[in-house]
Amino acid sequence: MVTAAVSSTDDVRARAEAALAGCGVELAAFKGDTLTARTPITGAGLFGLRADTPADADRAVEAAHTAFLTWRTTPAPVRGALVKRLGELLAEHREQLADLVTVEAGKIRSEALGEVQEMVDICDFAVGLSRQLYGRTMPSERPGHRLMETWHPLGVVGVITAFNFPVAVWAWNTAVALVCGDTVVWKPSELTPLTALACTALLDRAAAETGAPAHLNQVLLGAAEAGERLVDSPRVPLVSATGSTRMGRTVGPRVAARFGRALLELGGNNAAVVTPSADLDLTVNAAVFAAAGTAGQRCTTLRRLIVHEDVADTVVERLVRAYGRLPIGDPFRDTTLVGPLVNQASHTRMQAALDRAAADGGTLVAGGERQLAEAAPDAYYVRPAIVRMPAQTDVVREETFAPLLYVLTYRDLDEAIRLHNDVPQGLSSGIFTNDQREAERFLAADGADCGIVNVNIGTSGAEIGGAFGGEKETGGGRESGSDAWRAYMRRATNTVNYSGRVTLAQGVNFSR
Ligand code: UN1
Repeated sequence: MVTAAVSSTDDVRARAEAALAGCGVELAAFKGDTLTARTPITGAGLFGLRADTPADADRAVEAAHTAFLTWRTTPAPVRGALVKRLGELLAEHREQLADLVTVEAGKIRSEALGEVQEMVDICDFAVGLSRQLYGRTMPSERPGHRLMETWHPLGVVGVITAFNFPVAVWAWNTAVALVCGDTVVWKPSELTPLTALACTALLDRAAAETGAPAHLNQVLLGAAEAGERLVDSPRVPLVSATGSTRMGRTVGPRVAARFGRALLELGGNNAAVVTPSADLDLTVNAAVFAAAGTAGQRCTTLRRLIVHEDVADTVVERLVRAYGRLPIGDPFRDTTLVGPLVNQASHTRMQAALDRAAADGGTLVAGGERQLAEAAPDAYYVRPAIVRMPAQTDVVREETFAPLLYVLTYRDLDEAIRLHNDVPQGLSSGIFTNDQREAERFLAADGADCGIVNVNIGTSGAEIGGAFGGEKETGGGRESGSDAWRAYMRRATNTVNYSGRVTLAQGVNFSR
């Protein structure tokens, strides 16, 4: 199913203009000719913008550092008041923000609204957190001594985000960083500058209304050069970067070389195991969203389905049927479920992966073809693909950021878990089963090796309350909920002596 036409570039531009104005962005101030804001809906350029230079990046870091010097001593619950206001403003402007997410990332309406909701949710979480930045107290081994730890603000946090979650990932980092007493310099993907301007305008407004210092959040538009200053600046103690493993390989060592901290959320190659006891209706429903939703462009997208051989044919047949009914097209249309790929390069990579999979003996059982090429020749709509693979070859072990699901079969659960873990990435995973022993085996220490391990749920669509991130080449970082906030603060261990005497630890005697 393909929805007939695609919005015109003029319509998309008009929607973007209205949304930006509604969020308080004065677009004229950002106009220029060194960066083009585009839309994957038609593939056309919308506005010429001015890219920030490395010198702009240095100025932004300095301004954010100056703001930090005031912000770090502002009481945390007062910092929470800023984030509370930000959450209100994001909720008030949810339609406009969702429009911008659809314009720039090509997300369907419901997912774009969901992404904005994710920002509102993390603001709520961070407001609560602003009264819960707990340190521990421990019993001291010395009489008349108190041992405790306190958490202090860290400094300027460099936030580097990807096109596919252009606002939620910024909010995970920024809402938490702000209540922790940090300030932020944000380098959004060069594919999504408009959403970044809208979020920044709303945060600036929240800061002005709540009396927070100016320049708490700075945004750097453009290509990698400006972002690289964040990676190298000693004024930026934490760099939180979301993107490809290739990007992480550069950022991680460079930040480490200056003893900074890097919080990395890189590639995933997420798999789900389907056992013979699985509820197949539930499995197919969940797998279709996880694999084809967001046109396969989530870090958490389901890329491998490892199905028991007894149910493999049935599962594949049902998936193929469900894929055949997926409406593909303009993400602004209410009925569309699969929007465009972000750009031509993404389409080229998907086609190359399909070719390699075929050369490895894979059988394409659904999709793969380009759609709507006549209505939108510069846009890249594709039918989500399913390929049955005889083995987990190199192409399957790589992340292809597109709607391409590989199906592998297994005989016993140990083999399934081996296949599951035999990839370099370790973000998200799931098992579909009604057998508690199988579920527990998957969740156990020698089960799935990912940062996110689900039962009877697809790999994508995590809630903000948990810590988000993964192992191995995914980078090891954790963002969002639970105790991820600790990465945004520095810990001090304090020992206080109220005894009036010197007593040395470990029983050391140094008396003269
Ligand atoms: C990402 O793709 O970078 O779990 C983030 C999910 C979303 C976040 C994805 N809540 O799919």
